[in-house]
Amino acid sequence: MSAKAAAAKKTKKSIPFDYDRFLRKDKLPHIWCPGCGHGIVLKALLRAIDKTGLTNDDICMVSGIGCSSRTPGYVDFNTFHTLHGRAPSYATGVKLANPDLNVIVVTGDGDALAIGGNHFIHTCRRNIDMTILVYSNAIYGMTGGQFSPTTPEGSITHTSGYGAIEPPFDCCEMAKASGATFVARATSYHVQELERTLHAAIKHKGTSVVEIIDECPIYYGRMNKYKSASHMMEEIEKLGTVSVKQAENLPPEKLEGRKLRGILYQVERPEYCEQYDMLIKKAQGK
Ligand SMILES: Cc1ncc(C[n+]2csc(CCOP(=O)(O)OP(=O)(O)O)c2C)c(N)n1
Ligand code: SF4
Repeated sequence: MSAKAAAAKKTKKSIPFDYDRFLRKDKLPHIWCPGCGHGIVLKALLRAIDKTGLTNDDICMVSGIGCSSRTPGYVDFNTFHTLHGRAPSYATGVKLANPDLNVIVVTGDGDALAIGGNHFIHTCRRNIDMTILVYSNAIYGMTGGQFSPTTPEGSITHTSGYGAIEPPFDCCEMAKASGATFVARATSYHVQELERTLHAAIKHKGTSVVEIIDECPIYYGRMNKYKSASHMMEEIEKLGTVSVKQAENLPPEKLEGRKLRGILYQVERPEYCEQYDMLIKKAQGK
């Protein structure tokens, strides 16, 4: 036990998590608005990464465009801030070029499921080893509050002043149907669960997708009459979701309109880089 840990044990104080070692402090302050869920997700992600034992140099974080996609700018990993919707494809190139890297894609619901929809489904189909984190706040935050593929019907946004009429996507169902081998949902309200889910997703070999329901109080919140960020978290994340475990003991009427949280699907299937290596050997007659 280190002297610091021993001293903490004596005074019964827990040692605060050292976020700084993962951050580019010279890039702070960040751009996120007060109450935005993206910062909570980042902190949980850094704690989850710490538990994997990976070092800063082991990771390559790739993002597209959006408030969520600003994340790689703040972390001291190998990072790529790429084109809107194209992060999974850049990440595929990174992974193929250096399969030893642990690749994490950070994307938003607009980035991953609208402009990047095709890139998302074909990455899942290949089962290339990477973790795709979809920060799902039901809106295009960075561009000022247009509706996105996960905006619930009836929601008021800057492009649906009388209520959204399009049915939303289920990001997790889509990932599973496209071939992802690890699919999970978490929220920025249930932080310990979020941390555990992120850890499991990073450890999984193959394409892992985690939809993280978080909040944009500035656009979605204000326009839909939520009083505060915490009010949104309580209504949307606490009451609007239920864990897979709790769901087992609840009658169907209690599950209606609520999304499941936790690991929803996990299977093993050959991973793309390994298959590609085998193909090269075959072509070389080895
Ligand atoms: C090719 C292209 N089209 C459109 C945009 C404008 N744009 C920037 S961010 C964004 C939406 C991002 O929304 P989301 O992925 O949900 O992330 P959030 O900001 O909510 O975290 C859009 C449409 C762009 N930058 N590039
Ligand atoms: S606009 Fe919304 S998503 Fe973007 S930083 Fe502000 S609260 Fe977060």
